[in-house]
This record gives sequence, structure tokens and C-alpha cells, in this order.
Amino acid sequence: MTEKTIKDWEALAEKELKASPENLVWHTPEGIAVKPLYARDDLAEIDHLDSLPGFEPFLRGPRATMYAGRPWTIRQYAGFSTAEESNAFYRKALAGGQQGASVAFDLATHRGYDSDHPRVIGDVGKAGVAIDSVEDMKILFDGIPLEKISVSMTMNGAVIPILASFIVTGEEQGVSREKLSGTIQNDILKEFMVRNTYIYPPEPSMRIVADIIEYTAREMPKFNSISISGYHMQEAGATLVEELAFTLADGREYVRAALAKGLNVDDFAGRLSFFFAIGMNFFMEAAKLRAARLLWTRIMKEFNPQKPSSLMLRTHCQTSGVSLAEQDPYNNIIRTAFEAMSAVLGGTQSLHTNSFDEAIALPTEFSARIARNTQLILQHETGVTRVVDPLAGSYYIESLTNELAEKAWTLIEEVEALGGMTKAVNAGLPKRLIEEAATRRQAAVDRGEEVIVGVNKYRLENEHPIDILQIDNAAVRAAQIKRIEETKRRRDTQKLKETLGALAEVARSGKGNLLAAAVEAARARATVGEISEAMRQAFGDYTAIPEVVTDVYGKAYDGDPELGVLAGRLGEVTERLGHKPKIMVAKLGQDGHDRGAKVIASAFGDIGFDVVAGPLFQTPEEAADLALAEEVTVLGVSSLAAGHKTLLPQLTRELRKRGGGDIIVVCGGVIPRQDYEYLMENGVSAVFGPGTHVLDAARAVLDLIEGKRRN
Ligand code: DCA
Repeated sequence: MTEKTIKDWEALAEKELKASPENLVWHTPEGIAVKPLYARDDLAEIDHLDSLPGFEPFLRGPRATMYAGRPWTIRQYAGFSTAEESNAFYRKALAGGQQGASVAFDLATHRGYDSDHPRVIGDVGKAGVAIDSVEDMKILFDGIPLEKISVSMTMNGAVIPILASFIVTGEEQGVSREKLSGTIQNDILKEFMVRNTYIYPPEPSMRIVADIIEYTAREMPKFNSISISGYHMQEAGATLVEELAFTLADGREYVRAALAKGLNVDDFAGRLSFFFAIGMNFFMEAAKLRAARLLWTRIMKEFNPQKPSSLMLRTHCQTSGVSLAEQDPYNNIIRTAFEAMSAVLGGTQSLHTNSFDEAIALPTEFSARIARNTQLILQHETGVTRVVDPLAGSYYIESLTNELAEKAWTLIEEVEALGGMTKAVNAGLPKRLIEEAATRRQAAVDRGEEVIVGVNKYRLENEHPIDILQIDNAAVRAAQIKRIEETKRRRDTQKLKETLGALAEVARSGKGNLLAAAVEAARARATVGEISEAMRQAFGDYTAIPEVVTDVYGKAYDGDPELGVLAGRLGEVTERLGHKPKIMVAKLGQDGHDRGAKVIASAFGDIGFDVVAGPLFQTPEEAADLALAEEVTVLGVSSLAAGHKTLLPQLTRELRKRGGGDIIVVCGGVIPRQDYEYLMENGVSAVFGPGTHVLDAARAVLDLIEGKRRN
């Protein structure tokens, strides 16, 4: 048998295809040209091929034996309105095979507001558990041994009061702080880019991060001081290269902030951890984790650490939320299983698998069990844990790992040229690139270039709504307020005043450690809101200026007849109204997830509407005022955090009160079908669920303006 070459293959492929195999090259959103075939030659220039797991550059895994020695941690992220319910859920999950806890807080807590604050009426108990003080935290971990179970807490804005309350909870459970294991997210830079649960401006926020790294390095040796997160970037639309680059550049910035506090790199670097999203691009996601470890070692080498653990990237992963669809939702179980496999092949240390109903609501007990079992089956039945880094040596995977690393490195250098990530964030570079990528992707889905089964292909004629979890937000809020009152009645007010005063002084003077001071205040039963407020006095609030990208969605549709028809209709409406129809895209309450709002604002602008992007965190009153001041025709509310049933009726009421009853209110986002009727009865004219084609939404809005579907 004579040896065949790539040229031979190309000739054969051309015969088979009756066209050049060049046509099979897949251009990914990352700008990578994925070929239909990889071979030995593709590995010629790659120099990491002979590395071993447990050794620098850790590309093949941070541990020598990886899952063969100890499988990844099954760590499901959850939080259910009240501390009592969440506690019951964690206990059941741990008994059912989950190995670590992971707390989702409600949006009021994230933003440092107590449940009794007037700004958070629609947010309490939504999308996570409400924690107002140590008293709630003690209930949350009742009967969960904190010296044994590692606890992850996704908290960034109100990170100081939450971590302080956790430390005091440990103390009062008899577990001293050096025995506490777990992770606090504490990654504020990405909040300014994508997730928006910040409170203070970037500079004091970076001080908070550094103070936590300092405190945990000194007092909590088993605790991971930060979870540097790319997850939310991918969720907001970032390409994998952007996710990789910006996350690692964030990491480098945090290391610099900690060093600036006078810490030794080896005292804290081993407790930095990471968090990535795993989407549907199966091989590329696994390669991404390998590339991440390679690059992190390269970055950390600059700081001359002596311990190998300082060079090691350890990460948590979560399957992708945006890859899930509302339509034909059981498909989400399949998507999540593939994503989980990809995370594991990439060598994650800890994993959350999404529940299939997550595109619609918080998981039910049933959907949470399926999600957990996806991992248990992977660990116990597939044999995937037996061999370390089984994809190593694959021509395709090694090429992808290399190419992702190179592309991400170029972007990391670009950030460096701007003076690091804080400066790049201030200059708006990452946010703009991510929003452009998100809008481009929406256009690709709308045009059917990217297939989503059950959404833009093989869509079911009839969908049957699935059972979802409903939360009575008013009842949760009332119960929380009662507990706050009780806590306030019982505490020593003198002690409270002293400790809060000391914290405010640490914040103001720039001297001392914020977390250390907050632990004292939390012990004196200062609430999350009070501790946040004490720091707010010194630091102030951060307000983002909403900006919308242009010419991305429209460009994808350049010359498309569908857009032409819409433009024609828009022209007629413009003529009739005497001006372009104006739509305001609003975000209400503390829900900072603004990818959908940004994509809609950008696409509607490109289609030809006059667009007003409302600021984040508006109350219904504020949104109504702005809509009237801007004289909008349509007010579109994007809701992703389950506040719609409280906030939308309030909004339509406020509009009517101000004489704006003729403004057409529509909404979109994560809204279960079960709620559509209720919203329509309360003055909403149309609801656009996940998976809505943007042009369909634009047509529906025009219909409404033309009065055809007005009700
Ligand atoms: N052989 C021997 N020991 C091992 C092995 C092995 N093959 N693999 C892991 N271990 C050890 C680890 O060294 C670690 O012990 P240490 O903390 O004393 O070093 C312990 O077993 C736990 O393993 P690890 O891989 O660190 O897994 P987790 O404790 O689950 O931590 C990590 C994962 C990513 C570092 C952490 O930050 C985390 O849990 N993040 C979760 C973030 C999250 O849930 N976010 C929610 C959105």
C-alpha cells in the first residue's frame, strides 16, 4: 500500500463532492477556519504536544491523575427565594449525589439592597435566595457541615457583606474561618462588561477584590478568593476567543491589584480560580479549557512565582444558558449532556449542568434531578473518568487548542496595550466587541445560518407548556421584612453603630481591610443593605451609560428582500406619524442581563426605528417618566429575571397615571407562556419569548402601531 498524501485526499474529496473541498471549510465566529480534515502536518508548528498533566504548562490538566484520581465536583448552582427552601433543596441535592453547594442570590441581595428597600419590590426572591443578614445565612446552611462541604457563592456587588455573613455563620456553627472551603465569585470587572450586578465604580470595586484576596490569603487558606468568570461573557454573546482573552486579562489585572497590596504572589495565586461557559461548539469548548491553562501559566510566569500551584488554572464550568431554547424544551437535556461531556473532556474541576427549563423559569425539583443525573451518569457509567485528557494528540484538538491560544493571546496583548483590563473596560472595548458578536449571532440565527433544532428548524406545530416553578414574590418579601425587623429589634445598637462606623472609616481612609471590618459589623447583625450603604457613602454608585452598537444586524441583512419589505412598511408608518416610530427598550428592577435588550435596540435601530436605550435598574415610575419625556410610540421591556408579573402591571399603571396610556407596551425575554395572558390582561400588547426572530418582532410591533392588533 503506497502512503497517501493530503494532495491525494484533496483529489478524492473533490471527486466525491464534485466541488473543491475548500467549500467545506467552516468559518467560526472566532475567525477560525475549521477544515474538514486535520492530519499530522497540522501539528508541525505546535510546541506543547509533549507536556504531561500535573506539570507546567498544565495544558493536559492541573492534576497528575485528574478524574482517575478524583472526579470533578458536581456543583449545581441553585437558590430558591427563601433561605428555608434553599436549605431544603441543598440538603436533598447533597443526599442525591451532589458534591458541593453553590448559592444563587436574588437580585436585591446582589445589588446590596435589603428586602424592605422600595427599589426592589419586584426583585426579592427572584432568580435566587434573599439574604438580608447572618440570620438568613444561618438558616441557609443549617445542618450543612461547612467544614466538609465546599460552598460557592456567586456574589460580586455585595460581596463584602455576603462573605462577612458567611464567615460569621461558620463561626456560629463552630467552624473557624481557616476550615471554611469554597469559592466566592468576587469578579467585578466582568460585571462592568456584561452582567451588571455592580454597585460601586471600578476603582473602589477593585479595592474590594484585592481586600478579599488579602483577607482570605491570611485567614482562610482553603477558600478560593475569586472565580474569574468568562461564563457571563459567552452568555452575553462573546466568541470563545473573546471569553478566553478577557477572562485571562481580568485574572492578570486581579493579580496586579493583589501585588499592589504588598502580597507575595505565592501567598494567593494558588487560590485564584476560574469559571467558563461551555456552549454547543463541542470540540472547540474542550480545546478552550486546554488553551486557558496554557495561557494562564504563560501569564503567571511574568510574576515569578515559586510554587507550581501558582501557575495552575483550576476552573468551574457551567453549560450554556443561551444555548437552551424555550421551544421543544426537552431538547435542552440533550444539549446540556453534550456540553457537559465537552467540559469534562476539557478537564474542568467542577461543573454545573443546566436544567432543561432554565430558558423559561427557575428549575423544578424534577428538572434539577435530571440535570444532576446527567453528571452522575457521565461519572459512573461512561468511563470518561478513567483516562486523563483523552483528546490529547488529536490533530484537530491540538490544532484548535493552539489556534485559540494564539488568537486569544493577540487580544490579550491588545488589552495590555490599552493599559490593562480596568482601562480597557473604561474605554468600552470588551463591551463593544461582545455586543457586536451578540448582534451578529442573532442575525445568523434569524437568517437560519446557525441551526437551532426546534427553533429555526424542525419547529413543532403545537407546543405544550411544561410545568414550571412559580414564585409568590409578595409573600417572600413579607417574610423577609418580618425577619429583618426581628433582627433589628434584637441587636445591640451601640455595637452596631460602632462597627458600621469603623467600616465606613476603613472605606473612606483607604486604610485597613474592608472584609475584616465587615465581619465585625455582620457579627453585630448589620444587614447586607447597611454594610453596603456604609461603603456606598465613601465609594458612591456606578451608573453605566447605555450605548448601542449599530450597523451589525443591518449589515447581515444587506440587500435582503425581507428587510426591504419591512423598510417599506416603516416608511409608510413614518409618513403617517410624521416621524419615525420611536421605541424605548427598558430594563426594570435589578435585572442586569441586558444582552437581549441591547440586541433588540441595535437591530431595531438598523431596521430603521428611532431607538432609546433606557438605563439599567429603572423603577416602573422612572421608566414611565422617561418614555413620556422621549415621546415614544412603543415601550419594550426586556425581562430575564422573573420580575415581569410584578413590574409590568406597575409600569402600565404608571403610564396611564401620567396620561401615557396610548404608549404600546411590549415585552420579551424569559417569560413563561403561562404568564402571557396575565400580562395581556394588564396592558401588555405583545410578548416575545426566547427564540423570537427579530424581524418577526419588528413586524408585530409595526402591526401594533398600525392599530391592527391593538387590544
Ligand atoms: N488527586 C488528588 N487530589 C485531587 C485530585 C486528584 N486527582 N483532584 C482534585 N484534588 C483535590 C484538590 O487539590 C482539592 O484540594 P485542595 O483544595 O486542598 O487543593 C480538592 O481535591 C477539591 O478539588 P478541586 O479540583 O479543587 O475542586 P473544587 O473544590 O470543587 O474546586 C474550583 C473547584 C474551580 C477550584 C472552585 O473554585 C469552585 O468550586 N468553583 C465553583 C464556582 C461556582 O460554583 N460558581 C457558580 C456559578
